[in-house]
Amino acid sequence: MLSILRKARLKDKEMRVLLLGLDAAGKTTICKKLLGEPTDSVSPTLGFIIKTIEHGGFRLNVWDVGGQKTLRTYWKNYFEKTDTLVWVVDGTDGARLPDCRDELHRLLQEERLTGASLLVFKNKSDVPGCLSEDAVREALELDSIRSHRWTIISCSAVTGMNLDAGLEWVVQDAKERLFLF
Ligand SMILES: Nc1nc2c(ncn2[C@@H]2O[C@H](COP(=O)(O)OP(=O)(O)OP(=O)(O)O)[C@@H](O)[C@H]2O)c(=O)[nH]1
Ligand SMILES: [Mg+2]
Repeated sequence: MLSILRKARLKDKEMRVLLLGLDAAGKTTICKKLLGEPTDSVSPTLGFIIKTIEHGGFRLNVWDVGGQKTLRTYWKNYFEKTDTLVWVVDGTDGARLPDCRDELHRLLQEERLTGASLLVFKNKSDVPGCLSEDAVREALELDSIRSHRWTIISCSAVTGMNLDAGLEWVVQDAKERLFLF
């Protein structure tokens, strides 16, 4: 039933995208850059922000939720009806990759996220010494994921690098799912 509703919504070219990740990964900065807003004065998100981004004829309703540890218990309030989970990783924060991996894999076990696809954004790629895509892919154990369609893309919220490529994957993946299920 849920999948029928999801499909109906995709046919209307309307999608719900959930943007999650540890605090300071760059979720809000990514949103702002995509909307052409200034990115130099972003502060930590304490609740959530919803932004609508148009791409490829789709309306993406993006839920940007704060990632501080104390706020993560509220993530579950946003799972319902999610078409795509965008998991943002700070590519300069090697120390927290184990934490990042555990939080991601916990999410993937959530029943209400079944059927959602996963885009991993390795953010802050503009910073010299940023981890490689392969290093993040390995540390997050992405290759073990069988439950969700997924990909990883390196990006920078500051320069805007590959943000559109990410949206393009989200939309293409949604179109493919329309035919698959
Ligand atoms: N160099 C660089 N800095 C970035 C990039 N993206 C975000 N930042 C910086 O990282 C910090 C955190 O960014 P936010 O967008 O607030 O992170 P967030 O994931 O929304 O954090 P929470 O709301 O606390 O969950 C800010 O100082 C940003 O300027 C990036 O691509 N490159
Ligand atoms: Mg934020």
